[in-house]
Amino acid sequence: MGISTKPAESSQTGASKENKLPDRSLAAGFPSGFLWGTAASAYQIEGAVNEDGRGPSIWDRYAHIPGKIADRSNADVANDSYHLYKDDVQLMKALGAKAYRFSIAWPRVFPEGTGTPNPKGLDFYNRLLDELLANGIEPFATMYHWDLPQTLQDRVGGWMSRDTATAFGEYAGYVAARLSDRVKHFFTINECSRLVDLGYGAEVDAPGLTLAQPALNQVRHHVALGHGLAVQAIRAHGRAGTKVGPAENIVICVPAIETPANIRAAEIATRELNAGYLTVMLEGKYTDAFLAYAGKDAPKYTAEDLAVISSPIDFVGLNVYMPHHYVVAADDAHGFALTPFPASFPHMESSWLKIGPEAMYWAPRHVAKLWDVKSIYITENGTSATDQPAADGHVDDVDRIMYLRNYLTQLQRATSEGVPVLGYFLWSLMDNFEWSDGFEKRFGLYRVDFKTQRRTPKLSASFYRETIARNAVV
Ligand code: PNW
Repeated sequence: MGISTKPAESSQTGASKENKLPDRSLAAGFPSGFLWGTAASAYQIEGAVNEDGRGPSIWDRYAHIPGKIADRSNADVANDSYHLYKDDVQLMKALGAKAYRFSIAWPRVFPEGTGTPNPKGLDFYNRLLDELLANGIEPFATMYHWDLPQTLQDRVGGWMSRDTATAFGEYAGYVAARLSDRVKHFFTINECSRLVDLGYGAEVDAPGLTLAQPALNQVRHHVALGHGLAVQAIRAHGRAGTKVGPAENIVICVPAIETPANIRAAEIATRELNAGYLTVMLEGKYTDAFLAYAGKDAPKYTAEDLAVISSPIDFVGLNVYMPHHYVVAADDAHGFALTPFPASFPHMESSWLKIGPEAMYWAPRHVAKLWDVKSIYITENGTSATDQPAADGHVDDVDRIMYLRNYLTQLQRATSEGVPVLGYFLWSLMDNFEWSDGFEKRFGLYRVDFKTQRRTPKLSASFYRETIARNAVV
């Protein structure tokens, strides 16, 4: 197999003198020390699902059910990053990226979810960490990016049971004890809301259930509890100074027009529409409106649970793809109204991925303002694109560049106003298994030929390399 790691030449070459770009990095760049990285997750890139004692995960099971994955694929091999991780680290290095957000596959470490650990599984991450650090790339590890050990699903119904939250805490503590000599930042759970809504509510993600509201609310609570137990376990077992926080895709509420009244309405909406996860994590209680709305379907919980869920965190990670609502002020009890998306609202290659760059400004600004959060990472941002290769194999993904340029401009707006965003992880380093969309939707800076495993930089890789080099939007 061949890997080409040199990003395509930037389109600046040959520009006339008049077109020389001014150096904006001092005048309008990101703060110095801003951390630029890329992101990926275990099941989406690793492959090697039966190697070195890994147990099955709910995604292995789900992807093999006929009809669940758009292109009838699965991630048994995916990007084969389990074997090609050294090459993949070179792809990051070629971008000038200084950080990598990856996830640890729970079923590699505990093949049955609990019980006897599998040292060979953890060894893969030891190798990966050593390779990253040898190349000057800081590892940021996510404990759970949806690949639950299948045995936990079979034995206790996965997140339907609080036993899974308990098991998650134990697994997270075990990992933190062994990796925190090199990993200084851990994320607990990737996107609580998506794993619950699409996995247990809408039959889109594994385990593919369609629970009714009371059971669904209980799953929500167990996932939030799992986050809190993991925070505590990582603190208890990690070295001093180990930092931990969530990686949430909050419901992002954007003021339809930036008036003080609409901005306030968008803040109220953000607090209420994230009541089940980020709000309870940061406030230690479910909001009155959340409990009133749930009514008799509200989850069952104790005061102790709320204390666990709201265990102090060191930072908030935000996955930002799109605005979820444009909000206007309202004179009713809620204080906000959500406007419907017109049919003509633009989207990227994935039809759900609406184009609203200002989400990248408002998401961290709301979080900093509402909860006085002092450290924020953008843990994911990126887009699918058609990525049709030209005859010579090049992918000139100017639509991805358009998307990134506009979102990063809004992020720069936020940091220039003092919103404490410390780093940005682009989703994704390379094309990979996009869950129920299989390999049909490509999110990478590098194109992957899944027959040969060849990785080729797209034009957006050059864009990102330039952005990192200047520490400013180009
Ligand atoms: C993320 N939204 O999911 C996941 O963390 C990744 O594993 C995935 O590959 C990537 O985004 C692209 O889909 C999201 O509706 C799905 O805002 C939907 C939303 C956000 C994140």
